[in-house]
Amino acid sequence: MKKSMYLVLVIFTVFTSCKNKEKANNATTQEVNKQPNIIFIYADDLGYGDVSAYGATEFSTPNMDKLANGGVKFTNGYATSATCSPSRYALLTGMYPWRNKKAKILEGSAPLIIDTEQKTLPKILKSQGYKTGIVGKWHLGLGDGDVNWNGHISPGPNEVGFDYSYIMAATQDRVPTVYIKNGFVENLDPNDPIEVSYSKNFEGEPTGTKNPELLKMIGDPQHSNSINNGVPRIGYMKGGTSAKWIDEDMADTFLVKAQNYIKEQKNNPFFLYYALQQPHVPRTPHSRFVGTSGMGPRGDVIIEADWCIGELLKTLETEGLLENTLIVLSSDNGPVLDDGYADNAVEKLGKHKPWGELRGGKYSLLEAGTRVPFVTYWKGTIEPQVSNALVSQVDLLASLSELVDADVPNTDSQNLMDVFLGKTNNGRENLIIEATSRTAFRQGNWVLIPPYKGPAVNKIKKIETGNSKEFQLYNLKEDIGQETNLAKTNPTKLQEMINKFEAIRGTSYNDTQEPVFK
Ligand code: NG6
Ligand code: CA
Repeated sequence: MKKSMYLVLVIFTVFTSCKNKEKANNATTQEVNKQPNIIFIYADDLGYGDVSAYGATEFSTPNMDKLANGGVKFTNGYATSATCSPSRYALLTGMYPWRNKKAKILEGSAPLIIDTEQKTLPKILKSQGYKTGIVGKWHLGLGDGDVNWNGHISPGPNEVGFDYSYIMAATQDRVPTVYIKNGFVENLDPNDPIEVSYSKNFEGEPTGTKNPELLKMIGDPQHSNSINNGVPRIGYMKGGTSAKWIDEDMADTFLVKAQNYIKEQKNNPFFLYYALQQPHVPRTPHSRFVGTSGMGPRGDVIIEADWCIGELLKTLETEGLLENTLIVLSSDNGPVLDDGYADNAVEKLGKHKPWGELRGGKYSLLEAGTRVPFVTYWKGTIEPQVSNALVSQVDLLASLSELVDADVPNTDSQNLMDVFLGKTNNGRENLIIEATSRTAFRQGNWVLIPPYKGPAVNKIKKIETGNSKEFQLYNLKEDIGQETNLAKTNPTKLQEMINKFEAIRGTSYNDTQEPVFK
């Protein structure tokens, strides 16, 4: 090529890439592609400080970092609750979980807590031509109270908006320990039917308590019922031997299903809810990841989850979908170390701080219970940045409705699509957070925690609960670690916060009983 030609080409390339950049920087909700694929990656119990882009220094999470550093990294992004089922309920319905008394940590045999008539995020997307799929943890209940695990398990994800579902019913530590595909237990032998009970064991079936010789992992008394794959669980299960999962293969199983879904749906817009099981207990990394974090199973499964995210990104890249896909990454609640199994999470933690500089953790009304990693990534459309806007997972329903040009339903969900696209910093003005049936209120940089009965520290989990006989008032701008209670020194602010909180929440929060730590 002649030198002059080469120069022209270089100038042209620089010019067009600047132009593209300009376009990316200026994209508003009106201008962006209205039908991108949407993938929501939801980790289970991943703490604010568990991602290197969010400050973890003792191991690295390169794939989560790629999203966080290449998209909007929210530093004030919240799950609605400090536990799983309520957070997932809000994500899919756009409603605060404290509005629904059933939105609590559910047993594996609990009925579905979403009304099948209710508007949901997948239903809205479906109405705009999307295909909708869920792969991974469900934990929103199945059936109507008396599930026949051997027939069609319904209602469930397919009845609240998902065309495709490949799920575990509840948590990795709860029975039934089987995968359910579109309402049917996978690999079930009809001659070995499944029975599930959360009240009593089935005659002759081993349990963690009675048969420690069968265990490869020790559970506390609540996690010492039926055994699958050498791991004792919560709840009792009989039968279904050929259908039972192998915990160490779960990450690969879900990943392959998620990748296949992407490949199958690539010719039409799709929504994929990829609900990872890590780093919830029991932490069971595949042998490829054992020892990779130097922190025992809890760290190893975070590395495993990060790898899964990397593989998913590779699939999007190979299929040519990365620039046409909005990815949201977050966690359903904050971190916990000892959550029922002896897996050395406490002993091997070293200098790692799963909660980062925040106070509390899973189950807590303090910040680390609900403030979680929260990232939006859309290659070529979202400009990399850090945002301190106040956003909650409950807002995805209204925001994504706006993105795909659907009517924005009247819920607790706020349309913050331009915030999620990194176009503005105007997030929510306030937010109610929830933890084990208690609620607290954030307004601007202030947070109010009303008095609640119960212990200030959960001794087993070693997590501060947020309970106090007194009102607590913190200024997060100056005191992110919630060390100084300003309730007494700033009575004006306290009263203002109480008034605003009660205007939204009502006064019945006072009746909340001592929180139950299950
Ligand atoms: C608790 C379990 C805990 C975990 C949690 C749900 C006991 C003692 N503890 O009840 O191990 O399963 O429920 O976690 O049973 S979540 O992330 O799904 O909310
Ligand atoms: Ca969780």
